[in-house]
Order: sequence, then structure tokens, then C-alpha cells
Amino acid sequence: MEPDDRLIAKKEGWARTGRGLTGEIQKDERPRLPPGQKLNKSFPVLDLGILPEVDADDWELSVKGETENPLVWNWDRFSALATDRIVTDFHCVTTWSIFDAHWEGLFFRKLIEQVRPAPEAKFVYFTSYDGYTTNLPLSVCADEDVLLARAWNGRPLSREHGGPVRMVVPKRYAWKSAKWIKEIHFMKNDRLGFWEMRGYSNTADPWTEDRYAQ
Ligand SMILES: Nc1nc2c(c(=O)[nH]1)N[C@H]1C(S)=C(S)[C@@H](COP(=O)(O)O)O[C@H]1N2
Ligand SMILES: [Mo]
Repeated sequence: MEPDDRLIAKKEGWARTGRGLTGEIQKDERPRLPPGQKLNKSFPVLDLGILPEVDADDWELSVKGETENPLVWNWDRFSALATDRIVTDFHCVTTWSIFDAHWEGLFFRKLIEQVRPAPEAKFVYFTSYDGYTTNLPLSVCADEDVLLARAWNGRPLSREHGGPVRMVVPKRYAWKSAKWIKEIHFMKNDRLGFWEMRGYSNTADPWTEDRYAQ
């Protein structure tokens, strides 16, 4: 069989003239708001209502459990490292979402590098200065957008949003992001946190409306 020269020539012509191009750029199929969420222009405050007052000078973070190198950071140690920046959306299970929160802090994966979790460590349990707790798999905490935040939208994190330092886990409902973080415990086994023990999902994925425990 001989090549079909007429077909080839026609298709070469299409390449020259750009046949079939619309000039439209393919839009992301996925909407930006997860199902059931509403965009909030301001950043709401939501917590147990205890609002601990923790001065940066008094703040300490202790990282312990199944790790080779447990550590305690004070504000000076932490803030010298905490220069990572990220812009994320943030979704609360009570149905508000905010877009484009500018966070500054330390990527959690860098904390993981420093403490070197043991191979058996599969879960992380967070304890806050108000007594709040929450839990996540280590694999979720290692995601590139997870951080310990000390600033929001260019300003030191306010007390009501969890200052001096809070967790930010953008791919999970906001109750997984502990404010006023005090202790991070690497563990072999999972342990349910405050809301996880009270009917809220342990996996907490906004994109599948994974709000409540089954
Ligand atoms: N320490 C602590 N962290 C917490 C909470 C809390 O009560 N205490 N509430 C959680 C819940 S339910 C939500 S929706 C977010 C709200 O964060 P924001 O107040 O900065 O919006 O914080 C989460 N982290
Ligand atoms: Mo929440």
C-alpha cells in the first residue's frame, strides 16, 4: 500500500491553519467550592470558646512519641524556621469556606524531616492550649500544603484564629486544623480527637462531603 498523499497533504494544511482550535482554554472540571459549602468574604472564628491567651514568649511546642528526634521549640526557634508561604482555600464543616488565605509558617513536612518519625508511626495526634485535640494520618500531614502557621494575610496570627501558632490542613475540614498548638504526638495507632469522638468524620474530606462519622 502507498501512503495516501492527498490525506497527508490535507492534514498538513490543517496543521498550518489550526483547524479545530477554538481558542478556549479547558476549564477545570471541578468547581472551587466543595459540595454544600458557601463562600464567606471574611474569616469566621469558630472554636470551643475558651480562647487561651498564649504569648509568643510563653509558647512552646513539644513534638514527641514515635520519633527518633523528639523536640521542643520555643517561639524564637520556631519563628526562625517558619518562613514558608502558601495561599489556600479553607473549608469549615458548618458550611463556610474562605478562598485565598495567605499563610506563613513552617511546612509540616519539614517538621517531619527534623523529628524523623519511626517507621511504625502512622498517625499524628494534636493537642492545643485550650484542651482541644484532633488527629490525622501521618500521610495526610506530609502533604505539601500542610503547615504550622504563624501569620495570616501578612499579619501575625491573631489570638482568635489560634495565634501564636496553629495547624493548617487545607484538604480537610477546618476542625482538623488545631489552633493554639501545644503538642504533636506521633503514634502507631490512631486516636480520635475532640470532634472525631462526637460524631464527626475521622477522614473529613470536603470534596466528598465527608462530614460525619458513619
Ligand atoms: N484549639 C482549637 N483548635 C480548633 C478549634 C478549637 O475549638 N480549638 N476549632 C476547630 C474548628 S471546628 C474550626 S472550624 C477551626 C476554625 O478556625 P478559625 O476560628 O480560625 O476560623 O478551628 C479548628 N481548630
Ligand atoms: Mo468547624
